[in-house]
Amino acid sequence: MATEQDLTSTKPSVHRVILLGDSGVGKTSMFYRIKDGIFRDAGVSTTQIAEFDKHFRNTQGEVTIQFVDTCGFETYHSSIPPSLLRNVHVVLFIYALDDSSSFLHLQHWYEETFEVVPEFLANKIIKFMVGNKSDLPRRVKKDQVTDNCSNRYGVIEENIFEVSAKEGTNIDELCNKISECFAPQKRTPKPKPKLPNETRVPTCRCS
Ligand SMILES: Nc1nc2c(ncn2[C@@H]2O[C@H](COP(=O)(O)OP(=O)(O)OP(=O)(O)O)[C@@H](O)[C@H]2O)c(=O)[nH]1
Ligand SMILES: [Mg+2]
Repeated sequence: MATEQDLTSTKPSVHRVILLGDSGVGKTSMFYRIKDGIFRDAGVSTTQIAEFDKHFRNTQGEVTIQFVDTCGFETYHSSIPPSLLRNVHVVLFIYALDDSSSFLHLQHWYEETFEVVPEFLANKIIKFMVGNKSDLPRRVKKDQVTDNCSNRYGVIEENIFEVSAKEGTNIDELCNKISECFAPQKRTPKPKPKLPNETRVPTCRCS
């Protein structure tokens, strides 16, 4: 018999989260902060896409999130290869709080993303706006972020974050919020095998 645990237990399903933004905003630093909980100064621009899976327990159960760091091709003038955005569930649009131009360039990343992904997927993508380097003096004003994010990019207020990959500020909060976007996949209980002694004997209605 399927136990209550069988019915409610969850099988982790992988949700793809991609980090996009100008070179130097700290995508790789965020990636390693999330992955290993440390600040690893990459020193050089990323040249290869990297990804890792991490399990989170949200209020409904366990979810697995795959984080994807993006690299060199994504300089301001190049395009995002469509294959990169295949099966993407969440896009983190990242800018640096001490660099206004990286914030303005979000428009480029936003337009590129929605040009590349097919329409049916575009409606399903969950968007986050993430200002990194909150440990540095800010050059991007808070009102500017809120206005642009909600009016121009349609990002809901609770998906707007300011973090510091260097100090770890707000990184867990961001990850928890991302994990809350996903419901764990419920495992369908296997059909119950029919045992011989459970075979029903038809009741005789003749007598
Ligand atoms: N102060 C501060 N510096 C940071 C932070 N995050 C990253 N940096 C620095 O910013 C620089 C660029 O960081 P990366 O993580 O390499 O940036 P990136 O977006 O991956 O850049 P590309 O790989 O070229 O696309 C490095 O010198 C980092 O040490 C942060 O939160 N605070
Ligand atoms: Mg990088």
